[in-house]
Amino acid sequence: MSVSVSAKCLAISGGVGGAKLALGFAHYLAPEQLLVVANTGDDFVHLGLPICPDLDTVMYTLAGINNKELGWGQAGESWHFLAALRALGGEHWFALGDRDLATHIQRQQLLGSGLSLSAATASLCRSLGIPQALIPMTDDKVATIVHQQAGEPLAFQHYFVRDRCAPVVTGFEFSGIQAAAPSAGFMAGLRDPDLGAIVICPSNPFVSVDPVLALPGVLDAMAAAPAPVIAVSPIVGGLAIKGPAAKMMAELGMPQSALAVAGHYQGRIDGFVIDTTDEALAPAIEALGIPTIVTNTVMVTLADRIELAARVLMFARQLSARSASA
Ligand code: FO1
Repeated sequence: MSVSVSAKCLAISGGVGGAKLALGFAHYLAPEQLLVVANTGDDFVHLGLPICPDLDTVMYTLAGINNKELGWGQAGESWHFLAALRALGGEHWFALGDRDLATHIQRQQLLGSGLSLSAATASLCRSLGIPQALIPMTDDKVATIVHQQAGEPLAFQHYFVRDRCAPVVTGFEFSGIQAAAPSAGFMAGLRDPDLGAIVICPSNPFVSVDPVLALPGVLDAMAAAPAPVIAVSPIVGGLAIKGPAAKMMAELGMPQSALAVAGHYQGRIDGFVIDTTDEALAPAIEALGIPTIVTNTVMVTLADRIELAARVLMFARQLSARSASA
């Protein structure tokens, strides 16, 4: 069926790249048309606090209080708590800003009162005045483990922050994933008859997107959904805009290209979006049986974010119309 303009968009997001496109959708769509599902494989308990990096990056971005320099945490941050902690010999490898600390403490209070992560996230979003729905991929415990060439498997934040993504990766494991269920909001979103697009935002395919797709029932629900699944390449010109995706691809023996990302998603997506830099790759991606569009995917300004969101939704309508007439 062709997608009506009031169609809904379910965006799957990791950190920075995903949050940028989520903001584009938030500006382009009415609040009730957007559902953002965030990866929770990066989550961990630190100093006794429940840290949810990808949920917080999207939440702060939608609230307009994200730290654009760091790509995580809050704008205008101060670090008095961290300095005091360091002075006491506390663990300071994972930087907690003073404003950001309030989020972790309030989330701990909400979870401690018996709320699910979905409900706690909804409460925080309400307090921050965010009208869109931001949902964790699951309310259960899933932790991304990084397998490395020289040493024991690493908890994700140890790999990403403490060891600065230096270890050579050999693979990933999502502990707890088999016993985890997609969050109720996630599954309801996938089953929404008004769903017009499922968008895999330009996040790290291995540690930000794969955990979401690996949740039991998610791929089947995506395949059964009325909406096409469209992925935006996080690799442009052989490089990741931000983060270790290209380094991981090299270490996994994959070419660092948008084509290789398309191959990674093959069979799980209906369409692929690549940057104009990679236009020459379009025929090879189409040859994989993946309809592909070429547009600007490098989001520097807010206008870039909105334009990419609009282009992806147009692509979704085209794919829906194509499948309706097929
Ligand atoms: N990333 C860093 O590179 N260094 C940090 O000290 C750091 C602290 C931090 C605190 C809260 C939070 O929500 C995120 C934080 N991040 C930090 C980013 C985080 O590791 C990544 O955003 C994700 O895990 C990967 O997308």
